Amino acid sequence: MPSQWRLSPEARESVRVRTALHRSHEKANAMSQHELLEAWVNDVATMCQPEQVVWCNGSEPEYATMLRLMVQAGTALWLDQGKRPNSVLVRSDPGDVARVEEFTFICSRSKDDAGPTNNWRDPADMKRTLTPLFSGAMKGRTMYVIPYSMGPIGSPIAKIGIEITDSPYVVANMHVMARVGSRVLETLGAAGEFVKGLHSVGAPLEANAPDSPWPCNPKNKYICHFPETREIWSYGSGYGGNALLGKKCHALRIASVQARDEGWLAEHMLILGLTNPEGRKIFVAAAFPSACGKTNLAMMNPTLPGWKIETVGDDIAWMKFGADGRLYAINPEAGFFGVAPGTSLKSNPNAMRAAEANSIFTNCAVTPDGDVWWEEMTETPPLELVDWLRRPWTPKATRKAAHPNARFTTPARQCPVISPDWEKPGGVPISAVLFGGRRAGVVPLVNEATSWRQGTFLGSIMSSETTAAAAGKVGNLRHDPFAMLPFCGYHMGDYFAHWLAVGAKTDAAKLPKVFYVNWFRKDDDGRFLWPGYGENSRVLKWIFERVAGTGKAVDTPIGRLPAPGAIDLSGLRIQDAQMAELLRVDVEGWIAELPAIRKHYERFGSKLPRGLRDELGALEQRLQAAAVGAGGH
Ligand code: GTP
Ligand code: SPV
Ligand code: MN
Repeated sequence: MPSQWRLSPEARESVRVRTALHRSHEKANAMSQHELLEAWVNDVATMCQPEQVVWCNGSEPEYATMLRLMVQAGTALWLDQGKRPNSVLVRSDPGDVARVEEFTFICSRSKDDAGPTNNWRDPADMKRTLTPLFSGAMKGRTMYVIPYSMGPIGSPIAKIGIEITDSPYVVANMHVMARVGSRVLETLGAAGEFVKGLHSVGAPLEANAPDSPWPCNPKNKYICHFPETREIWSYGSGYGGNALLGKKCHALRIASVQARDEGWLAEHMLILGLTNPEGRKIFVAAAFPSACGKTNLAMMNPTLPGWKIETVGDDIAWMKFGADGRLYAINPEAGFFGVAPGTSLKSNPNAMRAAEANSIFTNCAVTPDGDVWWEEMTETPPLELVDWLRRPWTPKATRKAAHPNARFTTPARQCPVISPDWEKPGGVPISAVLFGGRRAGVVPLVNEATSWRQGTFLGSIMSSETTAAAAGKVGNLRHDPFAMLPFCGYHMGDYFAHWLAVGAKTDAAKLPKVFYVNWFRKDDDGRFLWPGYGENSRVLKWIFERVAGTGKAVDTPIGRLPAPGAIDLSGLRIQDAQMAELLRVDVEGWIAELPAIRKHYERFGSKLPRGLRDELGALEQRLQAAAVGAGGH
């Protein structure tokens, strides 16, 4: 009998898996002719001392292997194959459930380059802190090398990164969220540029010691960016944006610096196609902070008959000028890492259908028959569940069954309304840019900027209530300019200036129109005034008409608001008073905010562009004039 058969079934599986991985390693390796890449991988392996090194080829068997490894380790469990084919549920450590902004650093050489909104450390100092932590960090683990492309492979806007990680969860998620594997190495060739991403969960395994189902380091978490050398070092967390380095670390923090240097935009924005009943289509990009409605808007089913929405992306947009002087956007990602709670067949049927198979669910609850559940997924919760903390749960429980930042990882191509243009190498032309956040008061349903400069101003003064997407208190109102507060890799004042500079690069008529929206206005009893979700199509219709030049607007001190009757409310039951409140210019409320805006601006010191200071002054004057006018009646 071959000796292999004396192994336990688990060990046999493990050997089979490793052999398959080694084969894929050889295959991928044969194509890597990049000496600098090989040297870096060797250096990292020497430092981290993994048991073995595996180059990921991006194949389906490799993905299947990662899921099997996670199931064997107790990290994941298979969901019912009839209900959720090829899908798993993963429960993380309760101390590792969201991005950690407190431990996120921009390590530029000069502190001034990181600016007042980022944590800064000197790059050499930070490497001195991190090197001992990474030394031996991968003992007993496999070190995976993941070549990935942010953006369709070969797109002139796409960029390549290599993530080194010791987490099979990261490998599996990267398979869905980016284009990974041998094809990327081929494109990289012998001398291509790439972003170096190093990630470890920070939990070395001593010989014969048992592993935990979600290894991480509760004491030390560092999410570090070295913008000048295009490097990321992430230690201690295995969750979401902390660990899937292609997403926030590369596609936003590092890419925003590249975009500044090269004259383009890397933004925390969804991208959608909007087609009117006559078949005319425009593309819209929208920046809302984390857990403020990007995924929902990106794949919404319009309630207005004849209107159609198609998804290009749900979280990140990279925008460059085309030869025609317009801004073109690509979605650098290939999947959705979407907020689960609140997602239902009613609120977001397209996300529900996209996540029917081939998906990774994280920190959701599990039903007795092997499916996932989360708050509001169904009108009545199942009678019994196992919650995300692996405890029995019934509807009587006062605690939530799923973590508020529970997520689904799902291939974008599975979205029923994915745009036929979503992988177009040159991107899609953007006609409108939306900013928005969670604001219970003051900010109206929709407001159009009169110019790119005023639009930049509105983006720069955005504020929103904090959500469970980041560790910390939920519901705190904070300024979150352009929804980029946690994601801008350089000085926010320079970022504002970059936006103004981008606007000066082309004819004003070719720039997208800018709008500020707010789906989250509440009444005195704390209920949402606006029904939101598919009904947001009514606001998108007005935006479409403004772009087309037919929509009616009125000038107000804060910008252009829909003229009376310009928002199509046909078929919607909403009280006139409610609508009036949603579209009211709250002059006193805005005046009351001015000191906070001025304080927010003061943080940027001399880096605050004069154009924005002028916009603030002009807004103040218009508001005062309106207040005096109103007082005179
Ligand atoms: P990230 O992935 O963290 O960047 O979040 P996101 O901006 O994609 O947010 P998402 O679409 O996942 O929505 C987050 C939460 O907001 C969910 O619980 C939604 O149900 C809720 N939400 C989304 N759109 C609306 C809306 O129009 N109105 C209201 N009231 N809630 C909404
Ligand atoms: C966000 O927080 O904006 C997200 C989730 O999209 S994460 O990938 O964890 O950053
Ligand atoms: Mn996001």
